[in-house]
Amino acid sequence: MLPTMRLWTLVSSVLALVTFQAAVYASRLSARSLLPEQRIAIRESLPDLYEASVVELQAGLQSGLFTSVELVKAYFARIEEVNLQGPLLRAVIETNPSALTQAAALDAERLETGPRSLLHGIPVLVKDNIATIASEGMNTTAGSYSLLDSVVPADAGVITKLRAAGAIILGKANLSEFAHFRGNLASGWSGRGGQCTNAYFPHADPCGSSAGSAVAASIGLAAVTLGTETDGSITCPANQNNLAGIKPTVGLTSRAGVIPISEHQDTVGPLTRSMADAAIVLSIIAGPDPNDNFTLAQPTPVPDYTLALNPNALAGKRIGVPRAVFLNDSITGSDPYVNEVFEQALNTMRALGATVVDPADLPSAEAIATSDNETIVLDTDFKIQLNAWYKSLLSNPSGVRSLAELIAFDDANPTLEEPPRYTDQSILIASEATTGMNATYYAALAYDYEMGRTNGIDAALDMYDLDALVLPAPGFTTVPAAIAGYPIVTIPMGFYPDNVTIGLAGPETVYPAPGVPIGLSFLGTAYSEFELVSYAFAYEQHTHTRLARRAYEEAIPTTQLWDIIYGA
Ligand SMILES: *[C@@H]1O[C@H](CO)[C@@H](O)[C@H](O)[C@H]1NC(C)=O
Ligand SMILES: *[C@@H]1O[C@H](CO)[C@@H](O)[C@H](O)[C@H]1NC(C)=O
Ligand SMILES: *[C@@H]1O[C@H](CO)[C@@H](O)[C@H](O)[C@H]1NC(C)=O
Ligand SMILES: *[C@@H]1O[C@H](CO)[C@@H](O)[C@H](O)[C@H]1NC(C)=O
Ligand SMILES: *[C@@H]1O[C@H](CO)[C@@H](O)[C@H](O)[C@H]1NC(C)=O
Ligand SMILES: *[C@@H]1O[C@H](CO)[C@@H](O)[C@H](O)[C@H]1NC(C)=O
Ligand SMILES: CC(=O)N[C@H]1CO[C@H](CO)[C@@H](O)[C@@H]1O
Repeated sequence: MLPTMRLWTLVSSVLALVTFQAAVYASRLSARSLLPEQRIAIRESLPDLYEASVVELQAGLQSGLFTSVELVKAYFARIEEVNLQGPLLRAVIETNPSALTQAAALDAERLETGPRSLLHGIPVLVKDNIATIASEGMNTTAGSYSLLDSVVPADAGVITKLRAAGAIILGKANLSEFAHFRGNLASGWSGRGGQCTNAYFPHADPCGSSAGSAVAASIGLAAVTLGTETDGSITCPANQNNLAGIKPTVGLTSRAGVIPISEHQDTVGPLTRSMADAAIVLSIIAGPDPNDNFTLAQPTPVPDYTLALNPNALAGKRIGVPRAVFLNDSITGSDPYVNEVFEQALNTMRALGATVVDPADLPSAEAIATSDNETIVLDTDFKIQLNAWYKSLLSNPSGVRSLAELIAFDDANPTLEEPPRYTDQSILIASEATTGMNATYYAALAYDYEMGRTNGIDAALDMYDLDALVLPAPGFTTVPAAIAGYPIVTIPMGFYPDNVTIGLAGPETVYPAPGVPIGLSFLGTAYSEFELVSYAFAYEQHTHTRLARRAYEEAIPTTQLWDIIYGA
């Protein structure tokens, strides 16, 4: 039994509100035979999929107001509307041809034996570097044609946990190819998926590498989504797409079956419209997995992160601001507006009873800004682990069996993998040039742990007696946590103003741009997700920043459950 009793109570309270409509629905009247007031009542009781929470969706499913089959159909229609037509968001690479069958089985099971968890029958979209068994009908490619039609040995560890909880894998999300480890390419671009763009301004940069997961979550193309982060790949897209994002401690969520960059930094986490949804998803995907030995070191049992959803959590807490380097525009390159909204966020936290300790600098701040040891570790790990990935495949029609062959494949297939302006593969080449774990590598890894942990995040927490650190999500914020393997929790903080100077981000993308969101990140020590979630939730509940601005009109899909249930 999954430990989510408190939210089930919430589901029940939502349920009470919809009992009347459920009774109407249960009789399966056609829209024509409904009285006008019944039509209105039903329409209004159906959650708006742009914003719908897991609790609302679960209540609707439990009451029989709609089914998982209808929910999957609605999300498919929404994807269809905006992915390759209209605003051309290119957030989704593939949808799951088995999703409707799975949804029907989960609907039947719900009637028979009840829901398995809060995610029972809930459609989840996952980044395309997270493996799903090929027999289900979807590829696992990290956006690369070198992996098209490859057959993975098994579902990823997090997928196994999602399926056990009754979740439906709705599809695979576009991403920066190989989680931004191919070369100097625009965020959100992959050979297979093309250029994903932000839903808050036409052609805006979605950030990456979990770009498609974030864009999809931001406008309700799925209930919740998963991304992965090695350095910034969950928290940056969360920040830029008006979302809650959790980058868990390395070792909290399994990386088994995730196309790797580095076992020392990779981690899987949720991208959702609310902190409550993120807490629900993390409670389900966290936990030990024998196929990823890093997860065996985590504290047990896995906390019920929904118990962290306390709106007063910031009261009496000491929150530090590591100002040196991380808030210096001339080093981070951030637009000055980012620091402006951050100062307002600090005031909000003070108003919520937190003691803001400012500055609370990381002793390693300067070293982190100038060090290149992270590159040594990642380049070395990637070659070893990507080679192992190719070798683990049961088959791979492209014939690629190693990083060296991947580089050759890209060069040999320029229309697929090196279209004009997307030709670079300098990171692959640098990684291929490494020669394995030697003394330089081990020194770099030790240096990173020291700069990130003992002389970095932990040092600041100890020196200033802090509960957490806080920073704007853009800039260098992700680096100390990346090299430490420590968590970050990100929540919406603001939006670029309409008069912001539009900059270029990639050949087809702009950043910053009017209305593009800006996030706030909480950082802490290893396995402090429970506390970080509570602070982010408190901030979210008192600001509701996400709701202050919507995506641009054309990027908002119009299909709702009503259209699916009564539209035909
Ligand atoms: C992978 O994608 C291709 C092209 O979209 C599709 O034909 C094929 O069925 C997919 N393969 C798997 C294993 O799902
Ligand atoms: C995981 O196992 C590998 C060898 O299989 C070993 O090198 C590594 O140190 C282990 N890591 C942890 C965190 O236990
Ligand atoms: C910001 O960084 C620049 C460049 O390194 C440095 O010259 C300046 O003194 C820093 N500003 C502050 C307030 O530390
Ligand atoms: C990498 O770490 C070493 C210590 O192992 C340190 O001396 C060196 O300055 C770091 N390299 C860079 C480029 O920062
Ligand atoms: C370790 O390997 C790297 C290339 O991967 C090389 O640049 C470095 O010099 C090597 N260090 C030692 C001590 O051999
Ligand atoms: C942009 O607009 C804001 C008000 O929304 C104003 O305070 C600010 O000065 C303007 N900035 C520029 C560069 O015009
Ligand atoms: C689900 C979906 O729309 N997938 C598309 C993603 O983008 C590629 C490239 O444009 C298309 O081939 C897929 O059909």
